[in-house]
Amino acid sequence: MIQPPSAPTRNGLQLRGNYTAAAADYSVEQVWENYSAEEHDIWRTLFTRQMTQIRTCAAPEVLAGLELLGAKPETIPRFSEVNQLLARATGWRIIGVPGLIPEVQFFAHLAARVFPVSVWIRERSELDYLSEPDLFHDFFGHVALLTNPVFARFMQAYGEAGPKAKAHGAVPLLARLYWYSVEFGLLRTSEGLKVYGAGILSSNGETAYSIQSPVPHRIGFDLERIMRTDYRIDDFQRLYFVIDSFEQLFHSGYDTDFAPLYEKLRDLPTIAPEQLLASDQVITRGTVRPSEPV
Ligand code: HBI
Ligand code: FE
Repeated sequence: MIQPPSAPTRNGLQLRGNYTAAAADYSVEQVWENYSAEEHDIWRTLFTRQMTQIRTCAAPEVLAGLELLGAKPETIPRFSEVNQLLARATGWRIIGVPGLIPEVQFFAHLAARVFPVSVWIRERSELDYLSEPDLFHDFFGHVALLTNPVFARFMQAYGEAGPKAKAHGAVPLLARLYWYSVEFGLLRTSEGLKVYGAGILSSNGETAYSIQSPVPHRIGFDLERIMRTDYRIDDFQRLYFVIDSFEQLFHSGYDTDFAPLYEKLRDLPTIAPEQLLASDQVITRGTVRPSEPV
């Protein structure tokens, strides 16, 4: 039995996927014929609901990606079909995984332009919240943007940065970059703020909240600030980082040698997500306040 990965799990929850059939790189086959009518219907419910929201809230590159990959409400995507279209767009492909996988394998897949997608889909009772990334989160949230060459190149650079982060004991710092961009990033456009983070795109409640609510802070993308800032995994974010382009995101992750940054940040205190700094490029100051020191 392959041990469930050391990847982050929520409160020590046992990961739900079946890791016994996984290969050494944690890949598993997507047996599309095994999905039940109920599972296709859960996909349809999630897809239809989120498409309505993201038509106005998502970055245009996300919508273009879903279109290019032929994503549709009727059935769960076949990874083999998606891969033919994705490979043509950016040379990326997706593989099935049982769920969260260890950082080392995760980084290695991204560096090889492979994105791991959970092969299971959530229960109907989890439409609004679940603790692990399921097929809907991974596909609808992450895969669409891999059709954008600049964002795809950033994702590959992120994976390539993994081993050095591990060598510096700085994986948590690098994980913050992923969290505040790939999972919960916002893009400033001429039509206002738009969503590109997968954690928002796949979340019914957080999509509008992230760009319209007065509660959270929204500040300009700042790599060092991101790497110092903690985040919440169990509620809507209190803080969003905003990029002006995917090129900006790419250059933050590609032109920068992170080693000196890790050394510099190692001994600096972590910043709470509710906390604003005088040096922040504030786009919207939220109503959220630092939680009372415990
Ligand atoms: N595994 N399948 C999967 N998907 C993720 O998004 C993922 C992971 N393992 C680790 C991980 N993300 C994060 O720790 C990254 O920041 C590395
Ligand atoms: Fe994710």
